Amino acid sequence: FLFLVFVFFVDLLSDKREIGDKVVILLQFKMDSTEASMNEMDRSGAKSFFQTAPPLKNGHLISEKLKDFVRRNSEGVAPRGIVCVTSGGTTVPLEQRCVRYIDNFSSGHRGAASTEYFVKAGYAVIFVHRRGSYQPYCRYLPEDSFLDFVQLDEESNIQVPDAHAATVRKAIREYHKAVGEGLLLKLPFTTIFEYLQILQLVATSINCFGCNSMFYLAAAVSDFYVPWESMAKHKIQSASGPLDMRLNQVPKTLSVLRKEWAPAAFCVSFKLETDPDILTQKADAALKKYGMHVVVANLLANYKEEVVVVTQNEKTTVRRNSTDEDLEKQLIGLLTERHSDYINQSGTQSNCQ
Ligand code: 9Z3
Repeated sequence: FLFLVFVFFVDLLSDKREIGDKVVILLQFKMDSTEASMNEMDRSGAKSFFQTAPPLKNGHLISEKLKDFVRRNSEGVAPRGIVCVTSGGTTVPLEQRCVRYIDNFSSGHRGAASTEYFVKAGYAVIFVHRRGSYQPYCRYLPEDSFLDFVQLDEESNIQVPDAHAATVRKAIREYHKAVGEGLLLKLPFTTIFEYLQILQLVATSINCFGCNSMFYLAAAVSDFYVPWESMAKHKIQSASGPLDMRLNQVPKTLSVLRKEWAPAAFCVSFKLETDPDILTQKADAALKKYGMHVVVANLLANYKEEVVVVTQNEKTTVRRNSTDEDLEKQLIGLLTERHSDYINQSGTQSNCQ
């Protein structure tokens, strides 16, 4: 009925209108309503996910830390840009007292490296990371034991061998500078339940920065999960034979983030694929579907060497110059430029108390 009223109204406005115009208008109208109902589905899916998720154990402490961080970075005449970097893979527990879980591919190296370049560019960074994944300023630590970097002298004083001294000195200096200037807040997660609740807390806490805030969503987030109430309480027993398990779809919180949690923020998400033939097409779809400002598309086979930065108007390939250089150096350079353009175009101001 609404369709007919709409077409009739358009007809009244212009009697010269061709049949093609009508079809375009109808299609547009249908697309808008499909998008609206999809957003509604995302919103209600997210609502029931949060209602049934086990509450964060330290939610109150995280909120306090975020409050302090926001206050510290919004003082002064010109508040700095603030970015939430997500990093590492989320797990999906199969049992409430978890012995087994499904994991997502991500070492956290991209997020850790990117955090360093964002801090260098003057951003305050909230680093939401998987426990045990790579950390900014000590990206070499998880693989090479910390003990390889230190030795004892004759008086049992701890020393760093000459071969590593310069690297360790630089890491200590830069890390303490970032923390000392209040530019780095680290928040760990393990499960998909923790990740999405922390992301919501961060988003609503930095919403007051308006267009000066950015989300850089490099974490590998589970697409499927077992809802808490239907999850086995105790360890699943193998004596009962093969395991049949139904996984629910994780709600698409990207559109909720864009529309509700932090509507003025500049949002960058990542698209990881293994098939090169569908990569940019999937990135384009994510850009439209979730209203992202940028989608960084990468292939599992060469994600350390090359990414494609996809926006509404451009597709820019970023390659690392040499094996000694991080690809993230160029990537963050490009993204901070796009963020500045966005700030200049958008009129919203920071409004943190
Ligand atoms: C990425 O694509 C990251 O670039 C990597 C980084 C996970 C490949 P590492 O941490 O790797 O340096 O080892 N992140 C997003 C992955 C993802 O799950 N994206 C979802 C998708 O592609 C959207 S949220 O559908």
